[in-house]
Amino acid sequence: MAPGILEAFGLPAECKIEPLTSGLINNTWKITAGNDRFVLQRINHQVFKRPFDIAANIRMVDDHLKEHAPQYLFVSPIRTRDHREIYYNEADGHFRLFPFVKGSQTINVVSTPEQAYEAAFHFGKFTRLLSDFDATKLYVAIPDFHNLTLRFRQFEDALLNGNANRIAESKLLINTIKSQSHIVNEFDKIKKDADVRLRVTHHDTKISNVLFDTNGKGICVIDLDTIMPGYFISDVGDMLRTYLSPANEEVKDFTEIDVREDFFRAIVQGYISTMGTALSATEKKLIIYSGQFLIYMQAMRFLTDYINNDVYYGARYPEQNLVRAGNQLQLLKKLNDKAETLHKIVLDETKHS
Ligand code: GN1
Ligand code: MG
Repeated sequence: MAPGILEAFGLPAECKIEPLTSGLINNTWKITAGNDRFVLQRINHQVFKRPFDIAANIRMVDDHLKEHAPQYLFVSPIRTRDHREIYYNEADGHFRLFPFVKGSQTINVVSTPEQAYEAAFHFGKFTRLLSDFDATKLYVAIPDFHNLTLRFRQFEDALLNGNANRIAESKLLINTIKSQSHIVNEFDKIKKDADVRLRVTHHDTKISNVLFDTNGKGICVIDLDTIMPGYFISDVGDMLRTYLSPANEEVKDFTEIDVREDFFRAIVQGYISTMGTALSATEKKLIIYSGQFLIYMQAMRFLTDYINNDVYYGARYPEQNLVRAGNQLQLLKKLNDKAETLHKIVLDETKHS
């Protein structure tokens, strides 16, 4: 890391710097300066075209929470010595520094339903605490990020203009995606439905974005770059996508992919415990759909990227994005196969809310 960055935040040059490598998009480091610990992040400027909008979003949310929920732990960035939320230089890019929350840890794999419950509780609580904040005041950090209609168009566009060899190789997966375009039609209806509200949603609810204490209780949510106006299906959907299966999106042996019913119940319970009275009846009926929506979209994004020569996600081996897409379509199949059982769980868990 270039010198000057730590200094800009008032940190000594002799800090210990360790990379934290879980995300695909931003670069993150753990910084230790004596007894103090921090998290430093470089914002991926290709993906987040307007880093200062993100900083403004975090500030707006922070101000609202400080006023209306002062007990809530919200991890906001530490400013530079000249009071900026982001340090920028042309050669190195945009950096932010966060305090490291004492006694907190992150996990990368959901191994118990309790962890799924805790995460769902905290993502729900976050949206709930901001329910009287006008979500449309937020900047749209990534335009059309979870706009499935547009993602489908980008997929179709890749089929017209992408790498012809890769298209031929992806035939089966392409057809699987095309055959389920009713998921896109449903989304088009949701966008017009007044009973599905635009809310402050997180848009990246994977488990490593929740801080846990040493007793396994959730503390708060982190990684607030994709906070935007959105639908709850984005947050619940990405939890279903990333917590239900014991095998994650990188797994090549698709027989390991499964939908764990007890984890499904835990996600619904956790989310409903904080959001149950806020969600409309129409929204509650969309819980299973939210999983279909997000898994389908992610499969499409991986396949689109494969066809476009991995320009977005990159690849550590040539077929990685093709494998990821196939993996996600298998997960979608498992979810669809279990829809009836899951539906009963939803009814059971929402009947008193
Ligand atoms: C990206 O960088 P990371 O892992 O937090 C992506 C998500 C995808 C995820 C798939 C800004 O998230 O939407 O679900 O990869 N974030 C962006 O692993 O594109
Ligand atoms: Mg992220």
